[in-house]
Amino acid sequence: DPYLKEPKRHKILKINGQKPFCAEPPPSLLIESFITPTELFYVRNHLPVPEIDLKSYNLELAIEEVTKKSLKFEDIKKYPKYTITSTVMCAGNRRSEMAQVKHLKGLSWSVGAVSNATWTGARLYDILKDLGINEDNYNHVQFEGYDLDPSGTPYGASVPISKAMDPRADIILAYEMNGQPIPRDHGFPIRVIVPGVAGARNVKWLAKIIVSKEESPSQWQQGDYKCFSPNTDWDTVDFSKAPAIQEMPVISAICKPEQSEIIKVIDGKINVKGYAWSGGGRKIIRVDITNDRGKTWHVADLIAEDNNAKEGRYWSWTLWSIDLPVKKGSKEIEIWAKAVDASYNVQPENVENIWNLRGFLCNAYHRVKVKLEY
Ligand code: MTE
Ligand code: MO
Repeated sequence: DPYLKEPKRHKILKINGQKPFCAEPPPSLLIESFITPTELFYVRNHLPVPEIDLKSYNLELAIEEVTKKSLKFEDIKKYPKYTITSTVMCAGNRRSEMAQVKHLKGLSWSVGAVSNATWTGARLYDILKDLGINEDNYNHVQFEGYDLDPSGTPYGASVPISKAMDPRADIILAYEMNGQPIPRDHGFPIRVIVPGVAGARNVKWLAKIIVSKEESPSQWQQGDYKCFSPNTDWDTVDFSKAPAIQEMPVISAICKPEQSEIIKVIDGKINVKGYAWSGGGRKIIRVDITNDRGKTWHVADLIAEDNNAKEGRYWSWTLWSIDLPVKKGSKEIEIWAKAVDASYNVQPENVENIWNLRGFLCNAYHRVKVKLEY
C-alpha cells in the first residue's frame, strides 16, 4: 500500500476521499478567520504524499528536454524572500451542487475546497530570470511534483509563460505556509503558489520546472481540469478542444447558516456570513444577498480583505457578513449570494446552465435554505 506513510490530519476535516486524501473544513469554521489555520486548510491530493528529505531535496530546472541547473533547498532560500497572502481554490469547489443537477464524475466538494494562507519563498520570476531565457521563444512553464502515479509518472501542470515571467503575478516557490515550514500535505518542502489560478496549477512537492513551447503533458493539464458545454457528454467530449482552466472566475458561498439549519430571528434579522473570491487578482467589490428570489437585494459588509494588496493583485478572498432582514412570519427562506469583482464580472444565476461533465467551476449564485424561529 503506497499510502502507509501519509501524514496525520485534523479530525474535524470532512473527508471526501481517503486514498488519495481529500478533505475540507466545515463551512462555519472556514470563515472564522481571514487566514485559514494550517491544520484546517483543505487538502486535495491525487496521489500518495511523497516522503522528502530536506538534505537531499533537489529542484531541477530545464529548458525543453535539457536540464540547465539543479537547486538545493538552501539555494532556493538564498533568493530574495517574498511573502504573499493568497487563496487557493480547487476548480472542483462546490461540485456537489452541480452533481444534484445531473450525474457527473468527481469528488463531492461542498463550499470548502478553498482556503487562504500566507506563503513565503522565492519568486519564480527571479529563478527564471537567472536561467536567462527569452520569453518570446517559449509558451509555457511546466511544473512536476515528486508524487508519482503507479506507472512512475509525476503529477504535473503548467502555466502560460506570460504569467510565469510576470513579476506582478507574484508566483512563489513557497517554503513557508503561515510562517512555518510547509506541512507534508501541502507540498513540503517546496510548492508553487500561482495566485488567482486554479489550485491544480499550484504544484506541491516541486521536483522540476520546465520552460517549453508546450503545455504540461500531464493528464491533469490535458485530460482534466477543463470545462465543456452542458450537453457535452462522455461520448462526445474532446479534451483537446478546450483550454486548461487557469485564472478562476468570480465565486462566493454562504457558510453560516448552513443548509437546513434552524435560525433564530432577532429584531427581524438573521446574520449571514460567507466568502467571495475572484481569480486573476480581481478584487471583490460587492456581495449581494437576497431571500425573496431577487425581488430585494441587500449589500453585505465586506468584513475582511487584504488591505495591503495593490489593484489587480488581490490574491486573497474577501469575507462578508450581513444582518439580513427577513419577512415577518416566514418559516423557511432561501438565501442567495452573488459576488461582483473589479471587472464587474458577476456569478451566473443557476447551476443548470453551467453544468459540465467534470463538475468544474460551479460558481452560480450560492443558495441555502434555512428554517426560521422567533
Ligand atoms: N500538486 C501535486 N504535486 N500533486 C497533487 O495532487 N493537487 C492539486 C494542487 N497541487 C496536487 C498538486 C490540486 S487539484 C489542488 S486543488 C491543490 O494542489 C490543493 O492544494 P492543497 O492540498 O494544499 O489545498
Ligand atoms: Mo483541484
